[in-house]
Amino acid sequence: MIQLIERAKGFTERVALVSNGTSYTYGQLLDSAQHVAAHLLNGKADLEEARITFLVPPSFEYTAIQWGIWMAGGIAVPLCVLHPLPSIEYVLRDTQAKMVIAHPDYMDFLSPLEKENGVSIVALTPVLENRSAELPDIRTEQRAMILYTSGTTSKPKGVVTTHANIQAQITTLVNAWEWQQDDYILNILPLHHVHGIINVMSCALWSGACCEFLPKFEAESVWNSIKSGRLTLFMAVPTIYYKLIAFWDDASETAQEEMSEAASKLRLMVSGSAALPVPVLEKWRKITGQTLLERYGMTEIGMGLSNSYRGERRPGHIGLPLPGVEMRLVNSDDKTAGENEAGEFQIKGPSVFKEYWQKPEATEKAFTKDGWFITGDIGMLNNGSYKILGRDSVDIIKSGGYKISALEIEDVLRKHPMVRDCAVVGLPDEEWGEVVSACLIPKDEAIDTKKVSEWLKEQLPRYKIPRNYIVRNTLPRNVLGKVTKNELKKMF
Ligand code: MLC
Ligand code: AMP
Repeated sequence: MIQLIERAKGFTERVALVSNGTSYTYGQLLDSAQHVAAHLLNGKADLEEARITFLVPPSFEYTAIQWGIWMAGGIAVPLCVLHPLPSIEYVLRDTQAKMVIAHPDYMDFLSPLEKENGVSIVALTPVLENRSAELPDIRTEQRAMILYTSGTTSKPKGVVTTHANIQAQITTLVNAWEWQQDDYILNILPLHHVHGIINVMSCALWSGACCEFLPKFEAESVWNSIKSGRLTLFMAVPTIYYKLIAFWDDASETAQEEMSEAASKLRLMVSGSAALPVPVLEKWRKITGQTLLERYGMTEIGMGLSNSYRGERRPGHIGLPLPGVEMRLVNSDDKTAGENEAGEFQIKGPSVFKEYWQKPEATEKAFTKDGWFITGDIGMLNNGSYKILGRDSVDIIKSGGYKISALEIEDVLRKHPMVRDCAVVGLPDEEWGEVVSACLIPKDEAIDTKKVSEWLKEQLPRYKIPRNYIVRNTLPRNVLGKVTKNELKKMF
């Protein structure tokens, strides 16, 4: 039984989702999801963990498809609407998916895949049409979702979570942040990552609350929603708060007062997915009276630590482990780090993912022998609250809340006919957290970095494209020949 979906039967008359200006009740969501499940089963008794990919923007239809896949016993693999074809093709190949359910806007875009990979591209609308079937029993230990995350390997890995993992990821937040039926949240985040899928959409649906989708983030639309007085909750990455502040700064005094007054009425505003700069927290507090609640999470674990809903929210800190999350901080001697001593966060508990999709070695490497997940994030305990100090790898970049692998971009760049070698780093940036930056060693001196960028956009999503380039004859290397990325950062 999928608890998230079972619970919806208790709220059938309530509004679950607002999408493209239309409200949909939990009853409508359940009906549509059942139709989707019946279409997917198409006479079979159970999808038996078949991977069903879907390219659908954040909307009622997205949720109906996700729930429909789950009800039919499949694994939901949401694709990113910003990804170019090669990134989508990678996910299809890696999951061996036989089907992509596509929003009408993406049918033509996806059509080459049908010819080349033998994948069927299924139109969204017919899948939502009325159809019934007997649905299989779903075990909570069954695989439910695969989300792709960048790591210290070049290609993204599929993070597999079970229904039990997802349920644990949701319930810890529902309890800690006191979600209620009367809550109303705006989702402006992409729905191929845990922040949007779990923290925003699924927590709302678990609670009988309402989630409204904006298909894309725009500061003005978010401020308009806040001004409408509908929202009780808002959750975003630090870059979004930065952009909302910039919009507020540019507004007239009367408009500023209106925005500030409306924002002060929300019961909770949360920041996460990247470090929240203290000046952003302070400015937001100044203009809205709201102290942002910062929390820490990861695709593999859902949310791990959080500042307190009712107690102290300490700037520059991520708080304490959430209920049900076991955490330890391990120093370089493999011992528990003491107060004010740096260590690596390791996590255990029911919210921790099952495996990397068909990568047993990577999965084994990600856990200690006694079953702790090794996050790669370094932090310390400081006066009763944890803070993040950095990561153990310079090859992982966080930009706008997206995790990006420098190695993946380097591998693609090296395929450019004009590039002999390259190295990619993240440079600190107030707005984006880090900005992807590349040093190119050209085959020919007259390399045009604008053209390189245009070429890259056909291979990688826009948020992975370098924003700064330098061109050099050599890369800084240590005695072992490894590129010294901290040295390289200084060269920009
Ligand atoms: C876009 N731009 C960037 C950029 N992304 N510039 C530098 N670095 C980046 N990363 C530029 C574009 O080129 C464009 O410039 C301009 O910014 C606007 O582009 P856009 O695509 O319209 O950007 P926008 O929609 O404003 O995107 C910003 C954003 C987005 C913050 C809304 O990045 C976003 O949705 N981030 C959230 C990602 C997320 O959900 N992460 C959670 C992962 S889960 P020009 O010059 O072309 O106009 C996780 C676990 C956890 O981390 O703990 O939650
Ligand atoms: P992802 O793999 O996209 O889920 O990103 C997870 C990573 O985001 C974590 O491993 C952290 O490095 C980072 N992260 C998430 N929340 C925070 C936070 N509050 N402060 C600093 N880093 C964070």
